[in-house]
Amino acid sequence: MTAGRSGAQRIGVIGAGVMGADHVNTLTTAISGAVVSAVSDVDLERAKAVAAGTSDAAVFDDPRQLIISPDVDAVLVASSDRTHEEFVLACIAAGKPVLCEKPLAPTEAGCWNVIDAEVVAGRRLVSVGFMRRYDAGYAELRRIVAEGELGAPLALHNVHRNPTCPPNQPSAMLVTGSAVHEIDATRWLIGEEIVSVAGFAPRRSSLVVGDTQDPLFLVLQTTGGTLVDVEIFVNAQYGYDVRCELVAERGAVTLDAPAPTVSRNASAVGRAIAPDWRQRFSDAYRRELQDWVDRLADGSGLRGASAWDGYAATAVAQTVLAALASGERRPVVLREQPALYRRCHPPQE
Ligand code: ISE
Repeated sequence: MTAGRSGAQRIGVIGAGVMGADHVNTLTTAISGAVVSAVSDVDLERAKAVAAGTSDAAVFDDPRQLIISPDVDAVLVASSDRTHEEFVLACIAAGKPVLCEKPLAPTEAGCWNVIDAEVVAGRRLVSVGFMRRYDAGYAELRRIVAEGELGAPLALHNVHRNPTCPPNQPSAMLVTGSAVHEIDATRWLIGEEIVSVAGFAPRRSSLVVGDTQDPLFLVLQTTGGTLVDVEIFVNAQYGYDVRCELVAERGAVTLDAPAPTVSRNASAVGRAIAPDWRQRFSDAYRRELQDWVDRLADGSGLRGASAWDGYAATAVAQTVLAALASGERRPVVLREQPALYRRCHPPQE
């Protein structure tokens, strides 16, 4: 892999919205061995504003020009979900590693196009931004499962709450944009594929602006029979709250939001709660980016979620939507895993 004269990986960032801007800031201030060399966005002024926070990033209005720029070694895609497939495919065609924010693509067919292209390229270029894999709490849960410390995993209870969502957000996005994290985390924590799903739409919160169905409940089952419930509630008002409890044969472990301080005041004990996912998972994002940059530099092979993981997560999410629409539990049918992924990164990697 080539790198700039300084030896740093030159990263081009596509998308200068909330997540793109956050990644540019993290790459610029907290990651060693990388510089942001280019930024693009549909809104050129927004791209310029974000690039202004870097040492000298070029601004592109056409992401395709950014991808083929000789000053870009690797690409981070943080544009809107429906554009991911196109830009990831262009990166593969240019032979450049790409870290794509989740979802890899909102449709199974879109994810499969990426897999096809990567298989033809014959090497792993694509990583998917399932950053919870880099969160210390999730990593500890995974270790406990993998080492069998508490026996077999029987159940996972998950809570995923955002304070608010945009007015009239499509209800499907609660699954494809939010629950997709629990879907990936389940596969990664338990080390098994999800084989069946069910979805439930309870009473809608009256505080939802528009017609989004919120909350939603999901039930997932893995090949070994672990049952996983997920509450997705994106208008919970009070903050960003992600929790997970593993129930195993000989004990249970709860993952809760880390808080540096506990306050005691007015006859109550309280911990601060993050306003959104950027604060809650800031360490995980930093570790994810540092690991990606380090592995680009030393050529030791990419870790983190692969295109196969991105495909599997979207396939499960789409089956959840079908289950919600039909009111029935549905089997998840995955295509056969290409040898590239069996060799390089099995599901639990
Ligand atoms: C948001 O788009 C994210 O990416 C967050 O990781 C997720 O937790 C949140 O629910 C989504 O709205």
